[in-house]
Amino acid sequence: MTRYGVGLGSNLGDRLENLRSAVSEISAFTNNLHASSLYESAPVGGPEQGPYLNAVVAFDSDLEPVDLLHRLQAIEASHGREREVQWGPRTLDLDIVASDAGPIDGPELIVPHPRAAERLFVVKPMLDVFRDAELVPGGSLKDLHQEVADQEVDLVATNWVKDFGAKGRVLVLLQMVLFVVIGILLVVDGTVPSGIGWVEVAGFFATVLGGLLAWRSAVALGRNLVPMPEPIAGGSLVTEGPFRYVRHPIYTAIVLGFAGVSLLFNSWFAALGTALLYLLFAHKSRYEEGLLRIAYPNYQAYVRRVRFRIPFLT
Ligand code: PH2
Ligand code: MG
Ligand code: MG
Repeated sequence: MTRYGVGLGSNLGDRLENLRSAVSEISAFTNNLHASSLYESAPVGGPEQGPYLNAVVAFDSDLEPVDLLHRLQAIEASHGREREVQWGPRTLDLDIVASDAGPIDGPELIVPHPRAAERLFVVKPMLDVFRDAELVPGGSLKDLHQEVADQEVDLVATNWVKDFGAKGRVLVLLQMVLFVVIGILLVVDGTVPSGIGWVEVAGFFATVLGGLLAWRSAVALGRNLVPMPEPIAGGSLVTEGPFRYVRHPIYTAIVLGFAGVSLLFNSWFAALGTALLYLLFAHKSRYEEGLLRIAYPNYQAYVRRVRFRIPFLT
């Protein structure tokens, strides 16, 4: 039985789905498979192309290295992998990075992978699942990591192999419940303003501002506007309108609007509900960004450009 480390990469098509299905196909003929976290990085070498999602899986197998290579090549082919340009964009790349059975230097296969040690997008996920692998003779993975630690590789997700499950639906349900609860509190606890003081003026402006911001954001989102944190299939990253200045402007808008109405109708209970909604949005937006990073290759660049998430949080 040999323990293998296999690197996975994709920068074409549905990148996450390509890697997920590859993991599931590999796990079908191997034992004790562990998948690393999921990382994103700019392409290294080759022509101009989109960023890669990368990961490593470690597993046990009785297959000879060359037989394993052929199995992996068959999986690449079934994912529409075309070999035209060296280091060109690909739907799926599966490389045998390391094994615990000693080096191989054959015509078809070289193990450890000759360039793995120079690439943080391999070394980092290897550290997750195959810490004692030798990528260079006598060298530890931790020392190699020190040498390449200045390369830019973003952690995208730790749990990415399984479906994201019910979390998104639970968050949306909680959000709807809070909307209704705040509404009820406004009716039960609120009072129609009897005069115009600073509280009413502030409340009025916050409400109008929230409404305007929600409207402008919804227009910018277009068909990408959905309550679920998961991006829609075939959706696109929106960076226009209010999204130029703040990430998740709709969450800001809704909180601002509810805070304004709570002030206007003088309800401390509704204001408390709004504070809870704010905390929920802080959590939901963080979760959502993990999914957006996977779905949209340029999301990380957008985050670097628009650093402001929800006011007062980041
Ligand atoms: N694979 C290549 C070439 N360049 N760059 C990144 N970031 N990730 C890869 O997996 C990758 C690459 C050839 O296999
Ligand atoms: Mg490769
Ligand atoms: Mg390859």
